Amino acid sequence: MTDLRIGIVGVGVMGADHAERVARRTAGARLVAVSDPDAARATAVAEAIGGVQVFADPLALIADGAVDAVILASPGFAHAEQLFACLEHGKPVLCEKPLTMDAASSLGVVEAEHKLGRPLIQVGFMRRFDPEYAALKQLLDSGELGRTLLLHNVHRNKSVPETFRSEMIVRDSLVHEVDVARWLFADEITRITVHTPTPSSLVGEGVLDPQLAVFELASGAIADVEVFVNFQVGYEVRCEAVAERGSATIGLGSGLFTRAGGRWGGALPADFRVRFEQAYDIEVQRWVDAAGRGEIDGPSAWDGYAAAAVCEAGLESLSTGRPVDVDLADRRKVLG
Ligand code: ISE
Repeated sequence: MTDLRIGIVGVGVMGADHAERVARRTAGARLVAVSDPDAARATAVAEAIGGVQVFADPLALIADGAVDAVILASPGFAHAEQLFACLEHGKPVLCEKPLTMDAASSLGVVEAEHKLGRPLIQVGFMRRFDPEYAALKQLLDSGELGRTLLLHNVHRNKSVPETFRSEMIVRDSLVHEVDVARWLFADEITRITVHTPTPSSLVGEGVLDPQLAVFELASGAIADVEVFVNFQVGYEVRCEAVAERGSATIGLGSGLFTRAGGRWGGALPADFRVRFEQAYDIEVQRWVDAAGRGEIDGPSAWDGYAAAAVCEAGLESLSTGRPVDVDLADRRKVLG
C-alpha cells in the first residue's frame, strides 16, 4: 500500500510536533506539505524534514492533488473554512480542538459532512488515546465498579501566552474535559456552571484563571474540573472516577522516582506534548490507518459539535456566574 500523503495546516507548537510525528514515527504516512501564516516557521519545519512543500495559502494546500489527508493545527477561528475545504475536496482531516468557535458553525460542519455520506473529520481529543485514560474507560465500561457517579478532574498548565484569555481557557483547555466527561459517561452534558475563584496574581489583567467548572449530565451524574493554565509548576492532568463500588484515578504521574540531592520524587512534564506524547502517537497512527480504510477511528465531528455546544454554554456561565443549560441539537434528527 502506498503512504498517505499528509499536509499540515499550522505549524506552531502542536503542528510542528505533529510534523515530526508524521515524518518520523507514523507508519504508512508521509509529510508532503505544510502551511503557516509565518512563512519562516513553515520553511523551517519543511527544511528540517525534507521533501516537504510549503504553501502560503492553507486552502491551496488542502486542494492540492499531492495531498491525500490533512491535519489542521491552525487556531480554532480558522477551522470552519478549512474544514469545509477538506469536505469539498473529500480529504480526511484530523482537526485539533476546538472544532470551530461556536455551536452553530460546528453544527454546520456536522451537517455538511453528513451530506457527503462518509466520515472525513476526526477531532483531536487526544486524551481518549492515552493508555491511562483508555484503561479507565475500559474499567468503567466493564461494570466492575457499578455505575459511575462522579468525575473529579484537574487540568493545569505551567503557563500560557498572554493572548490566552479567559474565554480560551474554556474553549481550548476545558474543552478536553468536556470530551472526557461525555466519553467516560457515554452521555451528554446538559448544564454547565463555570465558577471563577479569585484569579492568580500572576496572570494578565482581567484573566480569570483558575476556573472551576461543574458539568451535569443527562443521567444525573456530575463532573467537576479545575482548570488552571498558569499554575507555574508544570503540566498536570488527573481524573478520578467515583463509582458505586470503588474509585479509579489516572494521572498520578507514577513515572521515574529518584532520591538525590536531599530530595525524593518524580518530575512534572513541562507541557501536553510530553505528557500526552504516546496519546498523540496512537491518535495519529490510528487516524492514518483508518483513513486508508475510508473511516475515522476516534472522536467524530458530532463530538466536536457537542463539545462546542457545552463550551458555548460555559462561556455564558463564565460571564454570568450562573448555571447555563446546553442547547444541543437532536442527534437523531441531524444524523438520521
Ligand atoms: C492546549 O491547546 C491543549 O490542547 C492542551 O492539551 C491544554 O492542556 C492546554 O490548556 C491548551 O492550551
